[in-house]
Amino acid sequence: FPHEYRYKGPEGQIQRIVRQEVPAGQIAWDTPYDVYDPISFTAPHVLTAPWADPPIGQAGFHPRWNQRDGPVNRQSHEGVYLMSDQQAPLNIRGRTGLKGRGTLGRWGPNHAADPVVTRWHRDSDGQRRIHPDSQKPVLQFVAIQRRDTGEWATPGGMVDPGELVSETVKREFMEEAMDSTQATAQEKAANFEMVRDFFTRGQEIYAGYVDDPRNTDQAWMETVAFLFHDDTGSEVGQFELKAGDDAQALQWMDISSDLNLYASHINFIQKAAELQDAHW
Ligand code: RP5
Ligand code: MG
Ligand code: MG
Repeated sequence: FPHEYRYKGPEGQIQRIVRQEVPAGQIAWDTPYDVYDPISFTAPHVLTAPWADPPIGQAGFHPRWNQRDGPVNRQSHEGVYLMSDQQAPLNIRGRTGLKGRGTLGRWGPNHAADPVVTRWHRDSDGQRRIHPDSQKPVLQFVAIQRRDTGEWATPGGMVDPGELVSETVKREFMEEAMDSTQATAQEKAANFEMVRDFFTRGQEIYAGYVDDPRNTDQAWMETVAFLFHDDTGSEVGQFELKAGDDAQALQWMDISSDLNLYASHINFIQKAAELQDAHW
């Protein structure tokens, strides 16, 4: 984890949140770490947000941990998570150096979905570009630049209550890579037709924890990543891709092991390259 992260509040105020350092051997909860006493931080806007959980112990809040809780999935892809003495979920991967929820809304797993949309890098003659080192074709994926950290990432987003992840992945792609939030109802309908067919041919390539900088001891990101490949370059190639919502820029990015991406997104990209025997 980055030792500290800058939290930018709704009024633009900057707060520096400092994590306690956790030595590699002391991450697991069942390894004693006597000096472990991290600060607790939950962003003020999370405490009042309608999309967020209430504080633990608030009257009427009876979450069903490790289960599907009505429209909210409180199950981890990674197994059963433990509870702290304060009856809050404990990060399924161990200590993060920070208590509270930070900027995340849910106690425990915060579920997202990530579309990995790929095509072959083609030169002007239409031929696939072959990388001189590996002699393998170069794959590209739709990368967006996140507004929050400025890093390049897959255009993923949070699963809404009651939403199927297969819907989330399509909706987020349309919001972040096709700027559907700015589109007219008519444009949306036309795009939706195009995208609907393409997005029925997804392959699940990852389901689990994301090493996201927002993770805390009580709240963490998990995702399901799906690969959508346009082999001929005639499907997504037709789309007018445009960064939108929490994406500030977009590009078809050449895939290789040199890439530096947000959180653990490089793992999805590597999987996509391997599955298609592309350059890495
Ligand atoms: C990552 O955060 C996930 O892999 C997904 O890409 C993203 C979801 O959060 P937002 O983009 O909605 O902030 O952990
Ligand atoms: Mg989004
Ligand atoms: Mg997003």
